[in-house]
Amino acid sequence: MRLEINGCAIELIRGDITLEATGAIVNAANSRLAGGGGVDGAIHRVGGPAIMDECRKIGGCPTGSAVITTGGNLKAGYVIHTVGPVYRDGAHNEPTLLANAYRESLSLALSKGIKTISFPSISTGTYGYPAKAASEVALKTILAFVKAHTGLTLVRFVLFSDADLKTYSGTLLRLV
Ligand code: AR6
Repeated sequence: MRLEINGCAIELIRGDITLEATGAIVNAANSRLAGGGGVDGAIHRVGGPAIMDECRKIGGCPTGSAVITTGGNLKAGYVIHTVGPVYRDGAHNEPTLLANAYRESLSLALSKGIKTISFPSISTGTYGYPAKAASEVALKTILAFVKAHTGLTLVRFVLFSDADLKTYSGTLLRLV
């Protein structure tokens, strides 16, 4: 699915984010930037040790913030590491923290002159955020950001399963 808002394409695809050749890919990291499983593990595996070297120097990233490193051996130029919330029950500030993670990633990309960016579905794996609720926060935040800022030309979601692609597509259709 693809649509255009304020000169920026919003795309939803199924795939593996480590294969993306956008200016930056976003990593669903943890606050210690220590690496882990899921998309984080995959990005470090494919990108190689230069990414972890920079993560160690940066030292950490609070929930809802974002930091940037080299893309190492990835096709993407940079990795933006952001930290989504661990989902408890939805009443512990999770939507705000998840929105912050998307917004901070987009702001960091803009500040570095990056025009194209790929996101995974942050917090919906190990961190347990229900995909439908997360897709609403993610897409609302991204739509509001591209309406308010120029400079990005492509924001792509790379969803790892058909079910997630369906969930995000349904949400995007409802929001536009
Ligand atoms: N490409 C795109 N999406 C992927 C890929 C991939 N190669 N691999 C997994 N996903 P998760 P979180 C999807 O658990 O919930 C890590 O250990 C996956 O199917 O990666 O934010 C970190 O170190 C799911 O839909 O991230 C943290 O400790 C989505 O990516 C913690 O997990 C996010 O799942 C972060 O948990």
